[in-house]
Amino acid sequence: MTVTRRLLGQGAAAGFVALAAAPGLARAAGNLAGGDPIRVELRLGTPEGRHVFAPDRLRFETGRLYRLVLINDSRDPHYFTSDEFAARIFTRKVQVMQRGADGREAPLAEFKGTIREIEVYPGHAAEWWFVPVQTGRITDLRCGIVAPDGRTHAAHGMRGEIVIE
Ligand SMILES: [Cu+2]
Repeated sequence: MTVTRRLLGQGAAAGFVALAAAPGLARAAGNLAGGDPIRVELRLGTPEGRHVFAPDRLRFETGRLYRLVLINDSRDPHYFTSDEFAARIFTRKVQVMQRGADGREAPLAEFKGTIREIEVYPGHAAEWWFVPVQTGRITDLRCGIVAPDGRTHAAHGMRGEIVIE
């Protein structure tokens, strides 16, 4: 992964270009355009009202397309915020999902471009489709919402670690 890191410039867009041009990483470049994503579920908060990410450790590999499903089954809004993570990925899109009367989820809207943080409201979900382009151990995943006691959800334990290999 040192090769990938050396090739990268500032920001995910530069990383995308470097990956696409790097010999031996052709498959990674192909995934940026299409292919089946690897689905990963992350729950923001719990129905019982605990402010946590579940799981609170995530692991991704560079060059693969991921579909990170952020599910909020709690009664509070929650943020997925990580500047370090945002700087190490290429975002393909973020989808807002809506559950229909038949119980099936369908996309309601798509957002493209650089995304830095996502807030998911109670009872809803959002999907972040991305390709990691730079390795690293990321420790700034947090939810900055302030609870009624004046402390942030992060201070209540809503923090997480992401490793990109
Ligand atoms: Cu929160």
